[in-house]
Amino acid sequence: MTAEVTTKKSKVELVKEASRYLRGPIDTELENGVDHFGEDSGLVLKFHGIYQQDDRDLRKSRKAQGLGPDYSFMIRVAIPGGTLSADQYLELDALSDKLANTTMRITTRQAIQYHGVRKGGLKPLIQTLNDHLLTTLSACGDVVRNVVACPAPFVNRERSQILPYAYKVSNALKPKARAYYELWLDGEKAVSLEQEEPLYGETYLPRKFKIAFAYPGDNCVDAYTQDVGIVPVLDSNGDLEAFTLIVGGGLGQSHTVKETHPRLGDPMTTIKPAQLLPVLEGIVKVQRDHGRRDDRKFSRMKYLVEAWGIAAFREKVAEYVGFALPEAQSLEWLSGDDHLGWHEQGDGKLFLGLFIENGRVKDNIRAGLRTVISSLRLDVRLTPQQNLLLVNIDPKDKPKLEAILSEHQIALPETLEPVVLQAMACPAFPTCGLAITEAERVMPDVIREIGTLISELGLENAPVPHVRMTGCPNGCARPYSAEVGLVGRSLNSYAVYLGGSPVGTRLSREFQDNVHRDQIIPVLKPILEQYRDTRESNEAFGDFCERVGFEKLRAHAQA
Ligand code: SRM
Ligand code: SF4
Repeated sequence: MTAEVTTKKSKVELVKEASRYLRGPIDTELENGVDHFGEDSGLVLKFHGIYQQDDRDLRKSRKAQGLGPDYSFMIRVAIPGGTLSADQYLELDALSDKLANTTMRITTRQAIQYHGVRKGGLKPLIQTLNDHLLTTLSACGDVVRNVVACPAPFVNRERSQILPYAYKVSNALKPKARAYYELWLDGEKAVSLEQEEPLYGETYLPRKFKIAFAYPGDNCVDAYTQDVGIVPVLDSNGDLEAFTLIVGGGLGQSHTVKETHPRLGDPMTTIKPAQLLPVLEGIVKVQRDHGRRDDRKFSRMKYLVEAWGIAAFREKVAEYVGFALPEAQSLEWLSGDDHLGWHEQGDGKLFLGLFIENGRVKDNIRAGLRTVISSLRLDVRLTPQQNLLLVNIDPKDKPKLEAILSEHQIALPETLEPVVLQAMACPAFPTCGLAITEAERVMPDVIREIGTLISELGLENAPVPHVRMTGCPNGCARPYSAEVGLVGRSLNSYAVYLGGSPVGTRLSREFQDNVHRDQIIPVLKPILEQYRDTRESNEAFGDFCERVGFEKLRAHAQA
């Protein structure tokens, strides 16, 4: 059904084709004195990590005054594995004042986003990033996006072998054509770069493509929700022996097109480390050549994998790479939590995982992080759960560090409610053009109400449910792999999803549609009561909902 071959092309395909490897029509509109780009440029800009947006809070009042949209740009900086040096972090911080809306946002894929950048600020921003070895290239668009990797900075043989692969994969799968350098960096580096795209071709991929490296047993990267989730296999000495690839995940859906749906990937194969790059390239090429290009709602690789089945997909990849691919070894997961709080790294140093509510770095949080990172020269890791790890802390600096955080009212994770620490929300209003209701701006209240409910029910010692909210069904904060997903349906109204596994191996399902924001607590309360009264020892909330079944949960709630 969804993978039929058709020669019809969506509008985006035609724009990509006409763009001359991502140049046009940006090149003719960049310096035309207008505060925004035309629609076609807007589509091509995404490949450069740039989204044209307008302030949705102001739309009505501006219209009433006869004014057009208040245009600005969201810029996404791709940061493989979320790893930043102190200098890079401090430059990112400074840019948020100089050229953006004074905030930064840590994304669910370990990137940094700026909002509110004006057209004239695009070039200086990208140039400064480039001076600090950072790029926005392919942070968005129909290409391999920022490569995610488990951020835990433990220093040991096992871990040290994995991050270099994330960097290698990120470099190998970046677009190669010169447009980015010509447009934003005045041709810098252009001499050494390709004119065309050896891997992607002139129309790039049918859709975005996401890759994440997990650490064995630790699914903090949500490996099953990726186009390709990569899980290292270590031998008994801790040496890297192989990689298992989970293929065909993706979460986006549209409530109006019922055939669209979230999907978890299938373990496809376990391969030798030296085969990783060729096999990833093979998978990308299969999607390039066989993914649908007529209807973007069905262009993600998950629909191809689903239509063919994982065995046939594996065979096709094997044909592309020219060697056989064995079936995947079995996988075991122990946790899916972030790496918050104090930890010993294993080399005498410490790291501290700080909770950053919905990834938004602003005001006191921004000032405190800047002070601590500049005074102690700490490296940083961004996490796939929108948090931030301060790395390589000398134990003797711990009191000073805690004092700076306290001066800036930055709470240590152990002082926050556990359910708050596990929560995520996407940006939604006022920046996201696809939002149909609030997420980031209401989640702080909603999650604290859930926290209060948990205490009132005496559930403080039960496993903490992961709760995630999005302002539309696209799933940017991964609500469908959470134990409780709150998915925007219409203004102030959410579909409540339940039953996801705490380690990301089972999707949540829609429990109740169209729940008004004020009804979220009344809907959750009877279910949490049942959880309190009938859960098995140490059973997670998502596992409980799945075991009991929605019918029984509903019947009890109505009784
Ligand atoms: Fe997303 C589109 C924000 C992770 C699925 N996402 C968008 C846009 C760019 C809206 C747009 O197209 O105009 C949002 C920008 C809002 C803004 O103002 O900043 C947006 N997505 C985000 C971020 C910032 C959410 C966050 O809370 O951090 C995440 C940026 C990640 C990054 O650094 O690359 C983000 N988006 C995700 C994820 C989660 C993940 O990748 O782990 C998903 C679900 C997984 C998946 O891809 O299936 C996700 N975003 C989408 C979709 C639905 C895709 C689909 O297959 O249908 C869209 C809409 C689209 O592509 O058409 C979308
Ligand atoms: Fe926007 Fe929807 Fe993604 Fe939220 S989930 S950022 S509202 S596209």
